[in-house]
Amino acid sequence: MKFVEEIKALCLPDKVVICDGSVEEFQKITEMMCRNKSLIRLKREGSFYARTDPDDVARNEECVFICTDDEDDVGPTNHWVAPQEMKKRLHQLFRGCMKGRTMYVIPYSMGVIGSPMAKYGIEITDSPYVVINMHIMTRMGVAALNEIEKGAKFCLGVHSVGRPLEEGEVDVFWPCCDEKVIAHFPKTKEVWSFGSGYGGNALIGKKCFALRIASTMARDEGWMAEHMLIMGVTNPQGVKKYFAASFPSSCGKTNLAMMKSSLPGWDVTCVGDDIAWMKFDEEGVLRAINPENGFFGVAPGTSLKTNPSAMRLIEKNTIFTNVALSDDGDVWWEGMTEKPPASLTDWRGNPWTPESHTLAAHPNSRFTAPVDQCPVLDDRAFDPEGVPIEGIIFGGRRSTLQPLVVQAKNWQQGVLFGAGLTSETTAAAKGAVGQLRHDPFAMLPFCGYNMAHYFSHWLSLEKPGRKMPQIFSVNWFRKDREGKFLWPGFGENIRVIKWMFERIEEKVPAKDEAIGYLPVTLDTAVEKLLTVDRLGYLDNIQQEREYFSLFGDQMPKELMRELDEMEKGLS
Ligand code: TSX
Ligand code: MN
Repeated sequence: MKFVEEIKALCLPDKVVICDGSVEEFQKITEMMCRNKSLIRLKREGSFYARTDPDDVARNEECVFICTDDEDDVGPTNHWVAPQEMKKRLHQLFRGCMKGRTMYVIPYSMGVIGSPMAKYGIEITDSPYVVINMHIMTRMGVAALNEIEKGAKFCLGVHSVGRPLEEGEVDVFWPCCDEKVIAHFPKTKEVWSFGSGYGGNALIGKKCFALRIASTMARDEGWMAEHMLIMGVTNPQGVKKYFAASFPSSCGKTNLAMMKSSLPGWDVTCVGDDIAWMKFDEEGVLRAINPENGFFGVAPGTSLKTNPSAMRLIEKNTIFTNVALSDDGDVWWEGMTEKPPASLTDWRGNPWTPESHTLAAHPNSRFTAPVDQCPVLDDRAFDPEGVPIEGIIFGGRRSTLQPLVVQAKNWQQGVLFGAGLTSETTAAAKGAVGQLRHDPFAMLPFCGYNMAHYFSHWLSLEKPGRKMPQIFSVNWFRKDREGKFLWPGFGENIRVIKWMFERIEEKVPAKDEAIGYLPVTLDTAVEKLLTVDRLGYLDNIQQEREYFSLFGDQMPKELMRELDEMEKGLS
């Protein structure tokens, strides 16, 4: 492969390894990493622990660029740099950047290999941590390479931690670089990532390819690449419906994806917790696949109470990053148990006790675990044709205003639910807590093109002959005047899902309000959650208009009309 030679000549690694994706390869790399102390073997079977540099702990949105010929193509919510200019900068950054290191070539598939919805990628990286995470998160190795060699198109990702080693220099435990760049080239389907070894910055198959690059492909080809979980819901009669749901961060998307239903006879199964690729088939049915092969979940807050399935998922073959480590070689994080184990080392490598004024686990600490270990994995999770989506859910964290559940009256109003998605910030994010942030479709950091064009794309999906999914908005987080959550959440959310399920079946009545259809009553305890605060909503509509003005004349007129309509209905 010519481009491998070119990248080798640019980055000057000591060695090149073409990854085959085998268990032996995974073992060899983890053994090497344990020897050089960049990985610690845990007591849990097949599981490992990694600590990152304290300055390389999250995605860096300021360093994410979309490089298109026309600046208008990326819109006001993305950082733009002209492709030639970015390539020049990248060539300077990458020149000799892998000296003293091994360059791994990772062929991989997003989606079941051979599925008509699968897409291929090659990630070239100098990080063994990335290789072992890609082993879990994607279908990587020989089979994917075969597809590419047979002529399948692929997304090329070039990744470096950006810290070349001098002759004889001893490596640090987590190499990275202060200067970080994550550059996307939608036209040539390339991603170049420099300086960070963590998460979405470095595992190019996930946010960079499956969302940013794929969203531009989806726009061009008439499908959808979405930041959504996919879940199956079965009723007591054995009827199953699939939902896709989109939530901004810190709303418990992974918990919902694996939810343990509190209603007898109602069951939830998981297809995916983060990304959905969806396409209408010849029959007009929206089909969805989870392009990933693993979960890269936030650890803090995960417990037997909040997500018992995730706790079983991560019992073995899991990589833990930036959580706390116990004396006996196990892991811990805030929220896992009420009491921490007797003796802990924190994510920075320092001794930690409950009296310490710091967190034991980093708020963005993660587990990387294989999808097929999910105890509630859906039986069609690997169906190459995808699962049929009948409902789409948009949710945010709103302490006021937003009712527990609302059904959109039509597709356009549903698109407005997505476009108007907002969430209050929590301690898990940088900056002030409780601030309302716009995050349309939970795609703000992940849309690879102009968000206003993305809204238009969503509107354009409704066509005669298509079975359009019903669209819902939910809010698990409304509070009373004392600041207490009004809704128990978690397993009880099934009662809301049941309502959506039965609305799709047209079996339950609803109140017709300007903001959409609401449950007549779920039960008396939740009436407070189903009131429509007209004045509050009118104010919310003003805020939405203000936000949408950011997109100027690119904003689709239909959405603005939908907003006017809603306002009229409320006045
Ligand atoms: O994940 C959550 N979900 C979805 C679960 C299927 N969380 C955790 C969010 C942080 C990532 C929730 N938190 C949910 C929820 O539905 N609801 C809440 C708010 C809440 C928190 C605690 C209680 C009730 C509601 N009750 C007690 O602690 C006893
Ligand atoms: Mn995500």
